[in-house]
Amino acid sequence: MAAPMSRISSFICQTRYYRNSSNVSHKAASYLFGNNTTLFSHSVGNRFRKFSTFSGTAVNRWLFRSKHYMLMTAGVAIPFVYLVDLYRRSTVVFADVGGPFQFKPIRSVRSDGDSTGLKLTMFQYQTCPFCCKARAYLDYRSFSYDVIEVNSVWRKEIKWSKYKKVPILVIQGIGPDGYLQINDSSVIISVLETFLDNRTLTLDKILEFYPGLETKNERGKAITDWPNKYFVMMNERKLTPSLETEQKKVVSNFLFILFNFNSLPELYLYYKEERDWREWTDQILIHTLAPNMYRTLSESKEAFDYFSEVGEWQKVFTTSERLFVIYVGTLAMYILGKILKRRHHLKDDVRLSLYDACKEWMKAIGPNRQFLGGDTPNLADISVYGVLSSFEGCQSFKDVLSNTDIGPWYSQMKKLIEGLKGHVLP
Ligand SMILES: N[C@@H](CCC(=O)N[C@@H](CS)C(=O)NCC(=O)O)C(=O)O
Repeated sequence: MAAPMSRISSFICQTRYYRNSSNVSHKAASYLFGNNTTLFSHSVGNRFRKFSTFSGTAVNRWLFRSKHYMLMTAGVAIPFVYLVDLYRRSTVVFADVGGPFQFKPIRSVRSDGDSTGLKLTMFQYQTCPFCCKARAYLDYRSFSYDVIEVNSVWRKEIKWSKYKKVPILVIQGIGPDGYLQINDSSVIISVLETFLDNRTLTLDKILEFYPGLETKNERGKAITDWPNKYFVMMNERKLTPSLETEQKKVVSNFLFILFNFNSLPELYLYYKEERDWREWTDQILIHTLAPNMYRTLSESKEAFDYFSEVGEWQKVFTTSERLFVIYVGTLAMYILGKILKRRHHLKDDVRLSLYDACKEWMKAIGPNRQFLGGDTPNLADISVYGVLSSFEGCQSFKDVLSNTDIGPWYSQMKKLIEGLKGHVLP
């Protein structure tokens, strides 16, 4: 038996706990020392008491469960390979970049239904729920657009921008810089919807209706928010169809309220409901996602494999970066998922909070409407659909379908949006 001492001692820690189990480390120990690993660990156990004491900790028990052990090994090896690779490429990675159009789009969507003539480029992560929401809107309204996938490690594709989150929508050919930048998924949706409703307004003018406010979040972190981001600046015609001048407005409003009292609140309530549920999507629904997608290490790994596949990470990352993001991300998001669960007061079984949110949404639609918007989806339908589509390939999504009645609504939305979406250029 000529196994090196270090190898033997590390096996002692494992065989003490797993001598009766059939896990990988026990199998490996049996391979090295024959089937009598129990005897072996007892005979040398005294000489390695230090190891035995250490092996009694919960951390050690967690570490040496075979899948955790492999994950930790990968967690050390992959960053190492990654750092070596980064050192080699440092001049490229840290090089300064110009404006937003330095990068080749990963995808170009072109739609015959787009009569706006706008040149839109979306900077995004393919499976970020906010980006999926904005994309669902672009597709529903049949916009043509390019997609630039941002490398989530270096984010060099958005180096030109002061705002460091995604999605960012850039519209070419407007304003002094030659482009107009719209930040935040809800602002993107509201600005474009306002534009579609009133083509006489220019986009830079519309963007002025959505001033960003420097504020602090609940944890005191400085953030930018847009207080009226859920408001679509509607063409007045929609509320008061016959009004033209200011004078007429006053008289007509009075008459309108007198004789048409019911329709004003109805329209008002329709738009208020849409706004409220768009806000609910950002404030409630989205917060149930991460703790569910990263609930266990294997679900977290499954989610990252899915992101890698649909985000075409082989095009966005180098191999070492991709492995780094997958393995380090798996572990980091697993831990973060637990923190977010507490922060957003989710139930002990986080799946129940996700199911509750989906059930609440279906209850809001009620039995008499196909969509929250009635016979056709409104912006809240599009937002909820977009967010849910971000984790379609994960176990938690499958669980949602089998534990709530949201499936038929979701399928209808998907069919509708995919039908309206332009074609992807080859
Ligand atoms: N309120 C923003 C949130 C966007 C957001 O948080 N995006 C994440 C990706 S899912 C991000 O870019 N995070 C980077 C960061 O926080 O630095 C929106 O609706 O667009």
